[in-house]
Amino acid sequence: MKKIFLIAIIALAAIATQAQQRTSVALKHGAHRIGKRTDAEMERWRGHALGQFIHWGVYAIPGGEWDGKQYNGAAEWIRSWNGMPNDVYDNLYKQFDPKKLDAKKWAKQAREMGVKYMVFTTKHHDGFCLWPSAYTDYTIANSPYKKDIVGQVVDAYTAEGIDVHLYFSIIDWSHKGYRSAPAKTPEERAAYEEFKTFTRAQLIELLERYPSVRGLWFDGSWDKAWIEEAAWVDSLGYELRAMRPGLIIGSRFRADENGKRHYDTNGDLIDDYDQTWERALPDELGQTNGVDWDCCMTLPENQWGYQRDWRGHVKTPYELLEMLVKAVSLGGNLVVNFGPDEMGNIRPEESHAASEMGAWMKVNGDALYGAEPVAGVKKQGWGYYTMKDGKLYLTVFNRPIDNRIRIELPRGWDMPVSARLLDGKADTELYDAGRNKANDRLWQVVVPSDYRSDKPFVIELMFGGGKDTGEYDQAKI
Ligand code: FHN
Repeated sequence: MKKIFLIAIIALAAIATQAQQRTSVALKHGAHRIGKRTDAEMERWRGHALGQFIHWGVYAIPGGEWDGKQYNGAAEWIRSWNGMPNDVYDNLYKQFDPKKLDAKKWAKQAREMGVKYMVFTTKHHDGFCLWPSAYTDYTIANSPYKKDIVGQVVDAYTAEGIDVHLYFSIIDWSHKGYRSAPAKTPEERAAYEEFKTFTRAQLIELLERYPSVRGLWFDGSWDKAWIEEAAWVDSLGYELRAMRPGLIIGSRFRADENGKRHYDTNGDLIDDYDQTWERALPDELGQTNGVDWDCCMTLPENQWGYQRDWRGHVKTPYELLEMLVKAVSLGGNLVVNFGPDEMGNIRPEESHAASEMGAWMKVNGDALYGAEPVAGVKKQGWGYYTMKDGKLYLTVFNRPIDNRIRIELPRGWDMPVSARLLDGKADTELYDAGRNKANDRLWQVVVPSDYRSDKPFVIELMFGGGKDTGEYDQAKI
């Protein structure tokens, strides 16, 4: 049994070395390690499979509309639109009073959905803080609602056994020292220094206030002004990690000294996991560089904060499930975004996705939680492979018309001995279909023709049949 894992690990290592053409320039602020983190915190994160993102802030009040007009961008960016005056937006907090907020209800729904970690927007690009920060007046404490929202969310999700990561935007339109281009004058420089001091203080404040938080999810770090601060940002990262051993930070926090983001000048991942997969998934393991990654995904096209009127296609739970299974089969996690309305209600479309996904995960979650990608086995048209504890999982999205799920296992793999459906609704037959020309062993799992499923279904394949050593005599060509 160990053998099949060994083969998979060797294949994964080959992927890691093949995708990034590494150089080895000496860097002061590049990656802090080569290869994945191996500690328990990161192992835990890696096994989460499914996460929830929540974008919430005063932008939920306009909900993507102002003065009878609809803003075409993402609802949380409405302040940047000339259809809504800045001073109107900047006073919205005076009416932010989400009386319906029930963080325990959100957290319970997330647990039932099968979510293992959540990312919550403490402040988005507008700078409005959902916690009572001591470093600005632009916070929830000065809204009619007054109460600490970050604290309620952290407590409620932690109580449900869901890990909390805090989203924090480096862009802060509310701070007078914030700028996107590097400072040119001494005054601009002094103001930016104040902004840096403020940013550091807020991050320390968040970690001090919320001790159960396991990660920081940075955003808005693409400004040249921030990129040029590589040395300072790197030292801030060390400081934050020293405060919270095991803290998880993705690749959107800092650049190296040459301005390279996500992957440093040598091609090595900066920080703990790749955050470049936004609203897009890799198609094959080779594109993942063999690193940890997650993909954050919206239900409608590109709306994170609440948009009153969703236009265009909204992903079905089935589509989200396929993205989730695909992500795990390629070594990543999927983080599904929710954008509650101004009162704190989760919208019906999101609740529907949560309950459909949750029902499926309850039956089939074994194929995903803690599962690993399967390298070296050719993907088949029926769906996706994952692997855990010596078992191979086949999640079938496209059921073959003859009900035969075909598998090609390379030589050297153990031989499977049985197969079962995780939903237990029918028996399957494991059929030895010989070898192909390359001497891969062919297997078929036959699903009864009267087995009905309107959802993707999972087959669990058990091994123990010994190593497949047989050779097929090739005809000469
Ligand atoms: O500009 C933001 C956007 O509003 C949203 O928060 C997403 C989530 O990953 N991040 C930025 C765009 O990458």
